[in-house]
Amino acid sequence: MDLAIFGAPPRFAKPQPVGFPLVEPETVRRFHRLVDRAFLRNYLTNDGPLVRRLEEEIAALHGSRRAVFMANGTLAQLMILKAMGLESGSVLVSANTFIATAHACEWSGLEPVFCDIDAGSLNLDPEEIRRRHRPDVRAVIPTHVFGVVADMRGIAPLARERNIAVVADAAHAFDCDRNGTRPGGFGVPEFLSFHATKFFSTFEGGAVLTDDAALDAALRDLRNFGFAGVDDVRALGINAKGSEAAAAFGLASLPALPARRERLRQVHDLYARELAGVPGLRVHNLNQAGRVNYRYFAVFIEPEFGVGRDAVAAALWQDNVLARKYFYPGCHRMAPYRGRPGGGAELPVAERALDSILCLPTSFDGVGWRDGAGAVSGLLKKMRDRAERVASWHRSLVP
Ligand code: T4K
Repeated sequence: MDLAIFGAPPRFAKPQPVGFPLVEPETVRRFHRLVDRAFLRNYLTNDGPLVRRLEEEIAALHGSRRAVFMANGTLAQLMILKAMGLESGSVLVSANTFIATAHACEWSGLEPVFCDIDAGSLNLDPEEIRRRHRPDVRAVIPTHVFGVVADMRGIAPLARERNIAVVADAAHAFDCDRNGTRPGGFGVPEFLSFHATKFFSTFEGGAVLTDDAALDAALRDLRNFGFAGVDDVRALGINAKGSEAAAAFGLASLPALPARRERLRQVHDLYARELAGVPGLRVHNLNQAGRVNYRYFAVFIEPEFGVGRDAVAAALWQDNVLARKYFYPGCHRMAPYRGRPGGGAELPVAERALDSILCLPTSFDGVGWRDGAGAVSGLLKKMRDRAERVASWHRSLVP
């Protein structure tokens, strides 16, 4: 079958998003049972028993002393910054992260200073801490992009020497590690995201992992309007609580995680096998420093492919493959940061990656994973074979 852009019917009948939620039938059954019991208790939110149980499970899974469940990862980050008193000055953040990482800093009154990345891991380059440091820098927030845990042991001494805090964005890194150390195990607070598209989800949700009892207590107050007792408000808190229904979905998902990870690993390996040797198409290596959950599969479309990344993405969409360019164009090229001093030209490695990366679906709607990943690989190979025609189709779209 030809490509949809040349008149063939779309390769997939239904759209295949990169983030099609991972939900097994048994997970749904367990979820219903847990929610039924929550209704019987008639206790639906505000630090309920399911939230408490989920927190214990998540902490244990990551080898962290404590986990604090939050309404989403963005609020988890905001609450850490608030609890640590990081509310003025600037913060070193990777240019290659989801915009939420930068936005949470800006909301907190911290100006993000965007850092370049390491070309292999796609994570914040620790050397940037030396290069970008200025007197008002209060913290550095590396992101574990696509689950590859950042070089926390390289970052820590550089931050310590400069007396700046480290907080890590572990939104992608549920159940991942770096040489055996998981998020939460590096002695700094880290936050997870449990958004519907993630490896582990609570519809919306997130958590802070920390070993610090004082930080844990402060976060619990902050997520509940600052209440420390029934009539006792001690801080400028907010509503960042997660509900019992969200926690129920998390608890229901936990038993499915080993098989889920194994299936995603197989998807990864199938893609890697199928796409190996396609000229101009480079698979992002996830197996570099430790365990990953394989939720994201990324490739780089390089000049030798013969068609630009944007054309490849646009053509895939016509075949109902909703590939995404995470995190194009990069935080520094998006509002409200675009045009601020210290943008574009100084982030060459990040920009090269952002301009060539493409994430492919790792879960499929109505199609088995073997057929799904095989078909997507087939489409990419066809594009490479018909590179000139695909490029000319894409040129014809531009007025
Ligand atoms: N730091 C990092 C590094 C992050 O990646 C994120 C979130 C955060 C911090 C913040 O954490 P949260 O506050 O979100 O907990 C999505 C997610 O909304 C976002 O959570 C995630 N990162 C980011 C990487 O991806 P979009 O705008 O790309 O999502 P969207 O709605 O386009 O969904 C992706 C695809 O999945 C779509 O084609 C539709 C499909 N989909 C989506 C949902 C929600 C489904 O099929 N079913 C669904 O239920 O941001």
